[in-house]
Amino acid sequence: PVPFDWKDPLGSHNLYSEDELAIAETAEAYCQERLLPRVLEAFRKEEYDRKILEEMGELGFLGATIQGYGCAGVSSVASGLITRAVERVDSGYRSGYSVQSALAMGGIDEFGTDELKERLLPNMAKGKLLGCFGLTEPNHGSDPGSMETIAKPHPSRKGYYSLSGSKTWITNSPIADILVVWAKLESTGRIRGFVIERDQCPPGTLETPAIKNKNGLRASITGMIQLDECPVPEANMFPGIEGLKGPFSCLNSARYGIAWGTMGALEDCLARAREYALERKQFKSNPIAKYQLVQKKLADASTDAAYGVLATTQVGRLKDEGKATPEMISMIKRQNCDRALVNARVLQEIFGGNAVSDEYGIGRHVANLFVTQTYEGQSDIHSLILGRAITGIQAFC
Ligand code: TGC
Ligand code: FAD
Repeated sequence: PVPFDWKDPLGSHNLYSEDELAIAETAEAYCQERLLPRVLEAFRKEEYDRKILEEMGELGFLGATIQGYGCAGVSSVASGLITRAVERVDSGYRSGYSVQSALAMGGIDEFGTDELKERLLPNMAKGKLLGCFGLTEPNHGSDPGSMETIAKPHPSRKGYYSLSGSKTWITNSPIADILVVWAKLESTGRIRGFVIERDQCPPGTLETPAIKNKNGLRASITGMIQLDECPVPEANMFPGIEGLKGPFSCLNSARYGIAWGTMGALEDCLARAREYALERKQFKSNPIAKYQLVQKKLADASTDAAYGVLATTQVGRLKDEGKATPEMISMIKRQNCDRALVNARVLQEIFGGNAVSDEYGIGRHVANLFVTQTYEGQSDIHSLILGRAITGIQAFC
């Protein structure tokens, strides 16, 4: 009989091709050897090193599912395995990676003109140009359809739009060269996507201040996008897409990625808690791993991680066959983020007082996983998306 492997309890590796396993191995090696040694200081100092995206670019991780433009063109499952490896180290590193790959590059690849794709994607794939994705506004988070950012013909520059408004909580915005921003066209009231190139913006029309003193995702950089009559060439507006379908199509890929990533974070919490429980002794020199209450915590976390990986693999395969629905993605995004957060909080108890020391890593994952449950559609919003699909009744307002 095949022995039980606590690292892969349901044998998910049997579902991956040799290429996918090789990609996963490369990603895990890079993340453990190059990212893990940096994360404690990065989280403490709230610093994000933009070289990370360049390193990922050299390995072919950025926009990995995109065909052409110097991208690897791998399967959705392979890109999920990369995402899981990155978030095994830290959700903030996965955020920087997801925004570049799924939201900025993915948006340009899906909706941009050939000129934009050919000019921007190869350098984005190398991590030489960094991207961000501006949808959320100070007054409109869960309900982006009510956004106030406006685009209208530029009063003095022919062939340009003028964009004004504020986006907030935008991953990578302070360091982004390429800003994919969603705004309402004043003439129609319909949402359109714009690619803003920082080096083309006159002084004072684009500001991207960082949001400091976060208590989670501190190894990622987050900021605002403030637009004051910012001129954007008409050719930089996505031509064939209007309404929320544009940003939500990009979010389908990013939400899928988060479902993978959070399983990496949960697996890391489990590995750390298991090791601690085997070493820590209390009551007659017994390792605390001997106690049934501790074992149940490990069993619960292991089960949720294994189920989450299988469900996400299934949706990845359907995605590549064009059979994945947005509701499937809501289901795995909600479930994996929620279970990762609940289990990480319980596993944290195994560390006793040491859980409070950042050296043990568990508190960092717990703080990060709260954010993953909140962005790209807070879990309750995904409950309502699923509830609408199940009942046919929408409960948002
Ligand atoms: P609703 O009526 O549901 O839909 C409006 C239009 O959009 C289409 N649509 C989708 N299309 C493709 N994929 C999806 N998942 C789609 N969901 C909706 C829909 O078919 C419709 O099209 P059309 O042609 O009829 O106009 O719109 P609503 O305003 O009622 O939406 C409500 C709700 C709650 C579903 C939606 O607003 C929502 O999902 N809110 C959550 C907001 C959100 O996810 N924000 C994410 C911001 S980006 C981010 O957080 C990045 S963090 C990245 C990181 O650091 O890793
Ligand atoms: P709100 O919409 O104000 O929601 C607050 C609470 O009310 C939530 O619990 C929500 O579920 C609940 N609620 C709202 N409406 C309903 C309802 N109808 N029924 C029941 N409950 C409801 N956005 C981007 O565009 N790009 C990014 O790169 C990006 N990166 C982010 C990085 C970080 C670190 C963070 C924290 C956020 C980021 N976001 C980004 C924003 C994120 O997507 C939003 O925070 C999220 O969508 C929730 O919006 P909100 O914060 O305005 O909360």
